[in-house]
Amino acid sequence: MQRAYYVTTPIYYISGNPHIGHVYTTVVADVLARTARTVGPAFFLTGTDEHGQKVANAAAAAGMSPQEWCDALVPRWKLLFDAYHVTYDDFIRTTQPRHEHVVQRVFERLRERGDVYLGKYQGWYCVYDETFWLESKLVEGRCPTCGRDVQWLSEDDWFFRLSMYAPRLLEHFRAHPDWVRPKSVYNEMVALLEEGLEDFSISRTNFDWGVPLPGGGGVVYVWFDALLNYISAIGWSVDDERFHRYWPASVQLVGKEIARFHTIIWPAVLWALGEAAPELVFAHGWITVEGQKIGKSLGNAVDPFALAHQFGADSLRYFLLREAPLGSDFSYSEEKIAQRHNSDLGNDLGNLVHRTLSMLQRYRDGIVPPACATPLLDRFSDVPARVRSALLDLLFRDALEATWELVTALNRAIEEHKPWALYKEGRASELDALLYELCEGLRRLAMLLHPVMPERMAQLWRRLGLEERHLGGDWDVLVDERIAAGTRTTLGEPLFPRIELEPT
Ligand code: ME8
Repeated sequence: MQRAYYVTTPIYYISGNPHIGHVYTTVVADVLARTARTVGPAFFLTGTDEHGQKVANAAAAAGMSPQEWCDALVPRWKLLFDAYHVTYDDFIRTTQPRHEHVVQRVFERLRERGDVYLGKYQGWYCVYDETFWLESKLVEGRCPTCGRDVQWLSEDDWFFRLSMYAPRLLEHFRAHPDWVRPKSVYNEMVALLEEGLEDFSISRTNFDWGVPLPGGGGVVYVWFDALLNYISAIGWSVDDERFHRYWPASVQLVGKEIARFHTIIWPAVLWALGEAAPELVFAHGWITVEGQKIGKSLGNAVDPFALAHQFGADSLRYFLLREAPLGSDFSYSEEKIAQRHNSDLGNDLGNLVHRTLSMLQRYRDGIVPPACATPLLDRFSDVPARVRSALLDLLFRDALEATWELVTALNRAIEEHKPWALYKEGRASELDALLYELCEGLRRLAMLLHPVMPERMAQLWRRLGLEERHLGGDWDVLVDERIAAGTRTTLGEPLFPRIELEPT
């Protein structure tokens, strides 16, 4: 059985509208999935986290039942991901019976094994982050993550014996120094483990919007419920063959604020179930505005539909991946997006495409000249392999920089060889050779950039007269191919028209 590449995003709280932060993680996962599909089978999971007090409160404020509220909001998330050309294979909702069933099975399994026990929970709770906090972790009496007020809870809850797993977790971290990235988050998690772990409450009794505990006595705590989506979606305890085709996950992407849930609690739960920890958890940085993390209720959330409309979804995808290494925070502004769009996409790539295709129209009626040697491209023959391995290693900026080496070299070849002069001087075979190499260069660029800018690159592919079904196919095959002589190209409008921002 061939193991598939399995990539996940967090499942997003459906307590409000999605914002650009949610697009970020989901686009990163999409780029990974699209790249992995050029190598073999891949499965990409995203979805929505629909239980918990925060969602129940949002529904109540809108005068709806929680289920009505979730059903009304899910289409917005799906539309958004469609607008950004996201090709998830499955969209899980935690209110689906396929998921609830697994949550209950997990609880029963842990109870049978003695991994959970009934105890008294007394402590502080942040509804916004749906997180319990030790008194010692509060900052001036408030939630250390979001700064909001916390509430005192005192209830009889089920606890998962997390503390028991601390030594095994430390051992796992030491034996697999790259399983949590970036290093800053890895170190932070090791420090937490070294402090020792408290057992983890996994049920709630003070409200009822959640998966009912088998046998009654409350609902499953939303975080415990939510983490299980990663295995319920692929058939844990229902379809073993399917489950083992995907698990352990290749990459689990999360924002750094939820690294603790994914790198400490999650592997321990998996081990309690007899399953392996994921191969990699990557805790990426935050998109900020004026130094503050963009969030649903911080009042600075940017409407991602409007952004896709204003700049083009592919341009936004490019910006998100190019602007900062995945583990770092970066600030967002329309000026920065416009600048990247105009310089990298409009000037460098867009001009290369437009100049090549318009010269081909002018000098050769749009027909690709006879195939010939491609010495310039040969010098960059390692670029596809470098780009693919950088993409799969989540080094997106490196992958784009490597691709731009080719863009720059091709632009330089036009400046140096001056096709307009070759034409005037009647040096037909030199002109043919240059135009052929430029066309072949564009074909490779479309292939390399397709995971990042799927819609624009599909357009470029069509303009090059190539068959669309081949784009996104096996890179090893595509790299060995050449654009065929006699292919009819079309010029079309500029791929990345210049964006002028309205002065504010
Ligand atoms: O935490 N910058 O859901 P959530 C970058 N339901 N990424 C951001 C971001 C920002 N400013 N804001 C949000 C939850 N994100 C839980 C997860 S998983 C079992 C349960 C992204 O709606 C980032 O991936 O608060 C972050 O971790 C996630 O959205 C949080 O989404």
